[in-house]
Parts: sequence; C-alpha cells; structure tokens
Amino acid sequence: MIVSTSSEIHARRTGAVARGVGSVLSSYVDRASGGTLTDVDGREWIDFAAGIAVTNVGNSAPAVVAAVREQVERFTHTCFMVTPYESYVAVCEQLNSLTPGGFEKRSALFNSGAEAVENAVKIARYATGRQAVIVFEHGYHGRTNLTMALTAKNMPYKHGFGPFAPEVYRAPMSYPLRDGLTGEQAAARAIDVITTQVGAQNVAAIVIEPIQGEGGFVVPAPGFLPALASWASANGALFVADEIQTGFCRTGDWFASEHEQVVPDLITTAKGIAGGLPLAAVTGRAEVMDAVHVGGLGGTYGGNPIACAAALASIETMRELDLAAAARRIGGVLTERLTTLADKYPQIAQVRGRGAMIAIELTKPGTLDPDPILTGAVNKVCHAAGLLTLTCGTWGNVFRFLPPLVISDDELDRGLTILDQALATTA
Ligand code: PLZ
Repeated sequence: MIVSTSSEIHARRTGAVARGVGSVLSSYVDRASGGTLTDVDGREWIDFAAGIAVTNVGNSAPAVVAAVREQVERFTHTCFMVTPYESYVAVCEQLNSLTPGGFEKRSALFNSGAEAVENAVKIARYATGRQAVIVFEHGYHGRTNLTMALTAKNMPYKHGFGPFAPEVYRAPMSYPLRDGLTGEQAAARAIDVITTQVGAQNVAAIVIEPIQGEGGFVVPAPGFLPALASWASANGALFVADEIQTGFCRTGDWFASEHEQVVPDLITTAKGIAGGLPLAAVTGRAEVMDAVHVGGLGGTYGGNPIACAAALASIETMRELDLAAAARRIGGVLTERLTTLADKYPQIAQVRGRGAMIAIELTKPGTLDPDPILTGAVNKVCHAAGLLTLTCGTWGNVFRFLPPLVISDDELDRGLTILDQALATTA
C-alpha cells in the first residue's frame, strides 16, 4: 500500500474539497489516541483541542471502540422513527438523570449541536406559544440558518449568508474583563434590553452558553446566570442552557450550569456526549418537551445506534474515571502555569475559564485592545512545535485550551512548555 504524505493529500484537497471548509493544520491525521495526534508523515502533536471539546474521554477511548464495534456488527441504522431500539432510550435516560434539575425530564436526540439548538427553539416556541428568542453578544450556537441568526460573530460564520431568521434579539453579555460589572448589574442591563426592546410577554426563550465557547471563553460574573434564569421563570420564558461545548465533565462538573446551581428548563448537548461520534440532544422539563405533537420532532439519523452505543460507553467512562475530577485537576495545572506566564508576558490580559476549559486573552500591553495578530502568531509557532492549540473570541485574540480529560500530566506539562517558548519567541 502506498501511503500519501500530508503535502500530497493537501494538493489533492484543493481540487476536491470546497474552499469554504477550512482546517487549522495542513497535516492529515493518521491516528490519534488519548492526548496525542499523529499525522501520515509520522509527526506528533499534543492535543489541546480534543476536536473542539469533543473527545473528552480521549480519542478512540477503549470502551467507545468496543461499543461501536459491537453495535456496528449488530445493525448500523434502522431510523428510530421507523423501528426503534433500546440504546436511544438508554441515552435519554442517562441525559435525564445527569442534567441539573430534580424534576421529570424527557430528551430527544439529533446529529449536531446546531440541530439540537434549532430543536430547543422549536420546542420552546411550541410550549410557550411565543416567538422571540434572546441570545447574547459573543454567543455561538451553530451555522444553520436559525443558528447563524443566534450566533453573534459575522466573520466567518454569517458573512454573505443572510437573510437570517427573524425574532432573534441580542442582549449584552457579562464580560468581566471588559465591562467591570457585577453579575447582578450585567443581568439588569440585559433584562432592560429585553423588556424595553422585545417585551417580556413575547419571549419564548433565553438561550445562553454558561461559559461562552467560540466567543472567547467568556465566563459571566457570578450571579449573571442565576438572575437571568429567575427572570425567565418569573416571566413565563424558558431558560435554555447551550452546554454543547461546556458539557460532559469539561468544566469540572457534568454540566457548567451546576457551578451556580442554575437549573435550565432545556439544555442542549453534543460534542463530548459520544466520544467523537456525531450525536446531540435536547433535554428538559417533561411538560415542555412533551408539549410538541407526535411526529413534530425527529430526523433520519438522530440518535443513530452507533452514536448511541458510543454515548453510553463515553458516559460510563466519564463515571468510571471520574473525568469531572480530572477536569478540575487539569484546570488547576493550566491556571497555575498560565498565571505564571501572565506575570511574564504583559500581553496576557486575563487567564479565565473553569476546569479543562481555560483561555488567555491577549491584548496590547496595558490596554484592552485585542491582539489577534500576536494570537495567530503564537498559535502557528505552537503548531510547528508539536502542540495543537485553538484560538477563539469575537476579536480572534483568545487562546483556548481544551485537552482531552485523559491527557497525561507529562503531556500537559510538555504542552505548556511549548506555549511558554512560543510566547517567548513571539511576544
Ligand atoms: N453551541 C456552544 O460550541 C460548536 C464550532 C466550530 P455543531 N462549536 C464549534 C465551527 O467553526 O463550526 C457549538 C458550540 C455551542 C453550538 C455549537 C454547534 O455545534 O455540532 O458544530 O453544529
């Protein structure tokens, strides 16, 4: 068998793959496991990306591989809407018991995060009989037409792709580094926009990431989320937590909402749920979820049996290895090392995040002016030195760290040393 090199594959790609689909690296993966990726040329990267917060249990986690193998030999697809199977039910049971809230819950399964968010909005509109959806500055919820409308950032997600879905309203976010407000003050500011510009009685749902992902790992000030959730419940609107990036132990709890004891009416999940297989879900209050008529929710592949088998194995692995505790430990190491780097490099304006979802925001020293050029340059040096990092943020000036939760201490340490060197040569 002739094995192609990354540069050969890359040359073919240009003639085969649409230009609009970008990639961070131009190296092509041959294999990946735990906290490392290897390309077809034999080069290795320490993985600080986890496929954008997906492989929380590690790439090709043994239990996931075994479960997928077993399922793929029994049957690959029947469509749950045609001939149902047990694993779909079992995943819903797991979600209903793992998500916050002691009340009766129901779940429905989909393929992607965007699809889950779309369905959460469908369900919220149906259950409330209202139309308006409130989202936030810097928010990210997907690339489909409705979720583009929910997503804040124009380039690259929305530019040229309009018109966007109506009845979507954007409120100001709590961004402690930049607004200096308490959670209560920031919530009052957002609620004022909602009541004066939308009208409380029109709001079907408030949709928010408990910690923003693509928007810059923005952690709202304490009290912001609880204040919005209690406003929603006092005004007949649903509080929808988009936990697609924060879920499944990433932030040191099963879900990030738990940190402030926020109990969402609906919660969207995807990414970390199935160890790399495409699966997403909406979970929430039984009376809200069950409001929709039979046949009103679904899709050909939603809750595919192979993805469900992978999800059950992933959830079991998270429990067995206590990956929430692992995320807290990783968060401790990252925060400590990054805080030391912040003392050394004045371009690091803030270290923030929770658990294994940590970021640094880079600005021109002594100011809050974003420095996306430096961020991009450090990123490139990290990639060349064998560390796979990702950037994010409305201004592209945030460096985020999302290692698999099974990453070894040694890999974590080597990765942070590469980052230090990259900052030293670039900053
Ligand atoms: N909600 C909070 O983080 C996906 C997007 C990468 P899908 N984030 C990664 C990119 O550039 O497309 C995400 C998210 C939150 C929704 C989504 C959407 O999930 O599975 O990508 O549709």
